[in-house]
Amino acid sequence: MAHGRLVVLEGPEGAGKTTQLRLLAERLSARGETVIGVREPGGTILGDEIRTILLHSALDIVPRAEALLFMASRAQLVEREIRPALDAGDTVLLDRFFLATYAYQGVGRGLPPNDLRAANAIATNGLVPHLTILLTLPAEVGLARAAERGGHDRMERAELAFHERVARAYEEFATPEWQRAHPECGPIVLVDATGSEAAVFDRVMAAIDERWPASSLS
Ligand code: Z5A
Repeated sequence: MAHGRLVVLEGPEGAGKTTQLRLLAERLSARGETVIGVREPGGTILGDEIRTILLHSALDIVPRAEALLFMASRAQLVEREIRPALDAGDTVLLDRFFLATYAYQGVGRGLPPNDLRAANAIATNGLVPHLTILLTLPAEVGLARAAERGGHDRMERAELAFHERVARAYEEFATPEWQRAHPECGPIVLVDATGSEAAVFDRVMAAIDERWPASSLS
């Protein structure tokens, strides 16, 4: 059976994950790859329903329920979309995965990381990304970009201190010590997300081509 690649785009709010995912999908498709792009939460009918509850409802959702809802969306996405695509040899580009849970529900909401790790293992059934591109930029730059884009969902409406904890968490995830302690996340490469979209994309492609020399992708 053929095996595709799972590439995750991660980073704090406004880092440009969605923008870079779109550019990457276009470039890899132009190289002849079959590419699917999905996001968390979402990517399936069930996941989209969960996304509406998590981001666009006014429901009272306690942190443990929030974490498990993200996990339910992840389990459905992995089994129904990601695994089949990888088995077919496709490239899957995923907007957020493990790191978001560790940042938002772990550091942000204060849930124990080992509980999240165990829940993640159930949700992913052991799937490890082939590469995570962690977009890094100063928190204020990301928040300014997100503010300019407008719209405030349930997560974005959380208090400033929550977002500051999340931003610091992503800084910690960038360290080799954290990455060594979290092998379930797979290899993580840092990409500077400051500058124009085109400049960031050049860095993203450089990271992809370093991990998979261009000849093996085309
Ligand atoms: N969440 C969680 O809590 N736990 C989990 O396990 C998971 C997720 C998986 C999903 O929100 C929320 O769920 C998220 C984490 C939480 N909550 N928060 N807060 P989402 O899917 O709606 O969006 P997001 O993941 O938070 O992404 P984002 O903040 O919307 O931004 P982004 O995807 O990184 O950036 P973008 O959309 O590509 O760009 C943002 C704006 O900046 C836009 O106007 C762009 O045109 C602009 N942009 C992009 N790149 C540049 C550059 N280079 N220069 C200038 N401007 C730029």
